[in-house]
Parts: sequence; structure tokens; C-alpha cells
Amino acid sequence: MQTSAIITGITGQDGSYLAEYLLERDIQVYGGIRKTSSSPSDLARIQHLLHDPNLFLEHLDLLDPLSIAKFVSFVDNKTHMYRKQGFNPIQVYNLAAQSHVGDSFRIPTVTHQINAVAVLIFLDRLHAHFGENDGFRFYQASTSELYGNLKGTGEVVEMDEDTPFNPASPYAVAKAAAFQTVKNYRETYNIHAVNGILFNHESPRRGIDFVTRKITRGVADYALGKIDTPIELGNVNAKRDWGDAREYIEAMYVMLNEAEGETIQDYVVASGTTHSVRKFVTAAFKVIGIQVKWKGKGLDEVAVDIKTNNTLVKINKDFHRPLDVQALLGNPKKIKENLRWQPKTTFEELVEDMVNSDIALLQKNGREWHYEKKCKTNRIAHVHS
Ligand code: NAP
Ligand code: F7E
Repeated sequence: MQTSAIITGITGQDGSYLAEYLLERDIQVYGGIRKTSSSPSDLARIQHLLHDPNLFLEHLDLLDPLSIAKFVSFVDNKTHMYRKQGFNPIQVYNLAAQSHVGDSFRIPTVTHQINAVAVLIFLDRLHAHFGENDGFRFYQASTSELYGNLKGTGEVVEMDEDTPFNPASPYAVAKAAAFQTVKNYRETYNIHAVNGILFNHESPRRGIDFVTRKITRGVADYALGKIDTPIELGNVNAKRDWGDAREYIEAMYVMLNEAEGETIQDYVVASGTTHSVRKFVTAAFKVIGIQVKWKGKGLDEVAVDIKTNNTLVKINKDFHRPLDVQALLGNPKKIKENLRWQPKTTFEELVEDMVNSDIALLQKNGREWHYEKKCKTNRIAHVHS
């Protein structure tokens, strides 16, 4: 029986890995892409998948309710025939978002519209089209940012599904609203709709304005002698529970495919370890054989190469946020027990992979993405030029 999936945010880090994962399993994938000035969208992360006959791309802008309605109708029409003959529920992975926490302070209304309001509209449309008889399952890309800063001693405390939320940014406020909307749909309409409370997850495909990739690209530049000015960062005290995005998309999949009955719940997905941004910097330079020493305090803090005394990192207050989440540490016990998912990649392995990948990328073709397979045909279904 044919299985279909919708991925919003297919051009992003997680969406691109998830598309690969589903296509490998012969699942038909309907991906939403939006109109941008680099028309129709930046497809670099999924360029290598465009030849796949099971991939269909269609316009979707979550800022536009009509676009959401048209997208859902499009998938309904495309899947109508085989759904009449008996079918597996459509798996919907809602990954699209204004995902940058720092930017959400600059564009709070847009962030709320995409990350909160659109989730309600999308669920409403899906329910109208596929609501009968377990016609669709819904995964919402929720986040550890919901926890914000826990009140207490300042100790780093493990967070699980019972830890109260205390969102600390427009991004997190919007994601908290979406979380409750998904829960409400599950409880009201008995839909297999779940929130994955994912802690930070990174990869060579991470956007370059997130701290890990900014660091690993900076280290690669330094290793190859491309740029010798220091990397400029904000709050290096912040601690994050960093895992590998390629494993976390498997957690999304099991939430829709392995959960049943009582285990259809919201799940924390995390590595169970936490490290500071400062420690990430130190680990990343270690990959290229450089030992880092941190000196100074506050805005005057710098990281220097112990051997040469070159300044590798300095602090720029422009990268500080009006309010930052100081420390995040997740406990993935429930998903381990109920759905047998667990993290495998260590912090050191992840950092090493990202640094080496950025070095290879710079060596191969400058600053652009590179992929083995080139697109032969244009598989963009209804995107007109
Ligand atoms: P990402 O790389 O920033 O990708 C975001 C995706 O959303 C892109 O495909 C982007 O399309 C799309 N998008 C943005 N605005 C849109 C709009 N108005 N209409 C339609 N699509 C839009 O994010 P990610 O790291 O893969 O994260 C995936 C999801 O997980 C996000 O919802 C994020 O908030 C959440 N999350 C991420 C993490 C993490 O550590 N990565 C942790 C917890 C939760 P364009 O390519 O056109 O910009
Ligand atoms: O910041 C600090 C920054 O932007 C991590 C998103 O995927 O994960 C991500 O959100 C920490 C913060 O990720 C810079 O202040 C210091 O404390 O890499 P980030 P994030 O904010 O944790 C969560 C779970 C999501 O849901 C989000 O979608 O690093 N930091 N200096 C910096 N951060 C950035 N971006 N740039 C700096 O220069």
C-alpha cells in the first residue's frame, strides 16, 4: 500500500534529511517550498533529491492561509485515487518555521504568524480534508526553547515532558502556542498528532547563522588560511544539549510510525548531555590541532591559540539577545522506553564531523553546498516560472 508524507520546511536542515529518509523507504513525499527572490526557493539542501519520482514539490507559504489551503488541496487531489482503495494515513511533518531565536526578537509578528497561527490553520485544513478514519498523522517540530530559564539555584537541571514551560523569546512563545494547539487537536478529535520537544540538533547542513555552524565554518576558514579575523560571538556561557540532526529525524519518524494507543504522546528528544558555547569553540579548534586558551571577562573575553597567541574568537555584543536561555539539558528516557529511540553520536563526534565537513566543503567548491548527484529533470510539480 502506498504511503505518503507531507514535509513543510523541506528545504531546511531537518526537512532535507527527513526527505532522504522517507524517500529511501519508498514513501511519496510532498514538500512545501515558498516563493523567494531566488525563485522559487533555495533548493540547495535537496538538489540531490530532485530526480526522485516520489518527490513532489509545491508552493507553500505559511504566512498565507490561502496558500496553506491550496497546498492541502493539492495533496488531496494527488493522493485521492489510491486513498479510495484503502491507504496508510498521510504522515504530516510540520517542520517549517522562522527557526532563529535571535531573529524572533527582530521579527516577532512574522515569527508568531509562521510558528503559531499557521499551525492552527494547517491543522484545520488537514482535518477538513483527511480528518476521517485516521486519515492523517501530524508531527509538530516543537522545541526545548519552551522550557526557557528554570527558576532555582542556577544549577543545570534535566528537563523532561513534565517540566513546566517558561518561554523566553517570541520564537518560544509562538512554539508554545503551537504545542498547545497540537495537543488540543489530539484531545478534541482523537488525532495521532504529537509534539517532538527536540533539543538543539546540528549537522553539516545547519544554517550558517546558528552558533555551531558559525563556529565550524570559522574554524574551517582558519584551517585553510582563508580568513584570519576572529570569529565574533555573543553569549559563550550559554549551554545547549546538542545532538545529531540525522538521528533526530528518525525520532520524528518513530513518533508517527511506532507510537500507538497510549504511546501517542509528546516526546523529549535529546542527547542527555550539555556543553557551553565556549566548550564547542574549544572542541572545534581541537579538531584542527589548535589548543585554545580563554582570557578576559565579559565583552573583553577572547579565545587565543596557545602556541601563536592569535585571537581566534572575540565577543561582539550585537550577537547577544535581549533575553537568552542559559542552559538546556534534556532527558530522553520516555522515548527510549516507549519507542526505542536513543541518541548515538557523541558531542565530540558531532563537532569533528561538522568541522571536517566544512573543511571539505571549502576545499571542494568554495562556500556553496556540494552534492554527488546533479538534478536531471525539474521535478517541481506545479511551480511555474
Ligand atoms: P531551518 O533549517 O531553519 O528550516 C526552516 C524551514 O522552514 C526552511 O525550509 C524554510 O524555508 C521554511 N520556512 C520558513 N518560513 C516559511 C514560510 N513562511 N512558509 C513555508 N516555509 C517556511 O530549521 P531546522 O533546523 O531544519 O528546524 C526544523 C524545525 O524544527 C523548525 O520548526 C524549528 O523551529 C524546529 N526545531 C529545530 C531545532 C534544531 O535544533 N534544529 C530544535 C528544535 C526545534 P526556506 O528555505 O524557504 O527559508
Ligand atoms: O544559539 C548563543 C546563543 O542560535 C545557541 C534553533 O534551532 O535550537 C536553536 O536555537 C546559543 C544561544 O540556537 C552566538 O545566544 C552565542 O544561547 O545556535 P543558536 P538556539 O537559539 O539554541 C532550538 C532548540 C530551536 O528550537 C531553534 O529553532 O548560542 N550564541 N554567540 C550565539 N548564537 C548565534 N546564533 N550566533 C552567535 O554568534
